[in-house]
Amino acid sequence: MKARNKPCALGKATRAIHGGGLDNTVYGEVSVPIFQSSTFAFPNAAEGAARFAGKSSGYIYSRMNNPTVNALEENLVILENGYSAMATATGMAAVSTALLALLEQGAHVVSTDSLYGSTRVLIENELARYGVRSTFVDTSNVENVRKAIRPETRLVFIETPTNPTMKLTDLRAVSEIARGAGAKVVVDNTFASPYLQRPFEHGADVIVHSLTKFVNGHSDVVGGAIVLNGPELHQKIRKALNLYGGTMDPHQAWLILRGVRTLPLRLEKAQENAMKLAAFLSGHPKVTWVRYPGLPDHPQYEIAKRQMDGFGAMICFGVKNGLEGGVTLMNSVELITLAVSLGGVETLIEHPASMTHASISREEREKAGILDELVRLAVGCEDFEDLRKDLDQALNEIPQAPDAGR
Ligand code: LCS
Repeated sequence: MKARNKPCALGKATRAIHGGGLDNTVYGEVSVPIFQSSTFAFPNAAEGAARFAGKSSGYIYSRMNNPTVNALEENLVILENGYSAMATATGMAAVSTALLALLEQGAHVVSTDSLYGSTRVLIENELARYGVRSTFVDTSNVENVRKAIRPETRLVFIETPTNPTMKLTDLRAVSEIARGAGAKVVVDNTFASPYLQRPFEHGADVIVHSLTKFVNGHSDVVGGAIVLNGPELHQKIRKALNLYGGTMDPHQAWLILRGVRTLPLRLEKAQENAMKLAAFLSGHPKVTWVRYPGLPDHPQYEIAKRQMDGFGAMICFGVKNGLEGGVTLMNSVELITLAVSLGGVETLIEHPASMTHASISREEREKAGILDELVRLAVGCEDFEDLRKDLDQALNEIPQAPDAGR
């Protein structure tokens, strides 16, 4: 199924399963082949020149385009209801390519304060070396975005839900503010995946993904994507990706295309587990607080219901005895794996302050709500009872007192 033929008439699961294919199969194969070729022969010199001039659409060289990578890109266009997609080597390649393509010296970025650590460091420190200024605010209150916008603001970067604090931002409200100021809105849709949230429907201009997570779903490959809602920015970003070179390899694309076919099944199961685990953790004596968008006490519960098709499979929570309690918990789990990353079929646990978000200063971390006591759980597809029992026995290893974690 090609994006341009059947935009979005079918259901989300059908789109995940059928989206993205070849114009013509070779032998009627059902799985898209891996076109493991770095370069593609031109039938004659005139055709080679026409392809380079953009007058003919044939393949040239795999840094620029490849049929297997293209099949995945088509799938993402269909899932996000977008115009075009570019698969990248990693999620960070998607983030850095999009930002470098859209910003110039003297430009200003407004960004969510609690977001994936490397994205924050990229915007705050790396882009600053090229004269790009940035302001990080709690975008769950859109008035903070309005106040942070300056005449030179070119871009508003939103992560929702945020990694790891699980804050949500009202994409429609932020997009209206940005549009009024002439700025583009870039949304990192990794935590929700297009199965649960489609930012273009709420006014975003660009979506970035770490496909390493839910879209691939098996903790066996890294990858990313930039998805666009219209032709306006396509040439600019495609050119940047060709020049910086962070493109995806065909074997990577094939694995991710295989993974995305089961995204609906995996996410339905994982979020069912997450909902039950969030309720279990909320009632546990060793847990001080729980943030999950599906709990009615989540500060943006109403936004979650409006903006997302489900509450996802990420939870963060605080434990008694602060960091020490969290360390005990992480060292005591048996079935659950102590590892960074998320979105795979297996449940993972990690400590953001000392792991994924350690590169951010303690002061900035605390301002953004990334407290020492915060534990992040990426819920997988195992049997709920096994996950509950494992968390329960590990939490019970945390000593009763003192209540230092609050
Ligand atoms: N965006 C978000 C929201 C992420 O969580 C990550 C990675 C990235 C972008 C970057 O993607 P990558 O280059 O790794 O494919 N998040 C990670 C995490 O929380 N633990 O390990 C990686």
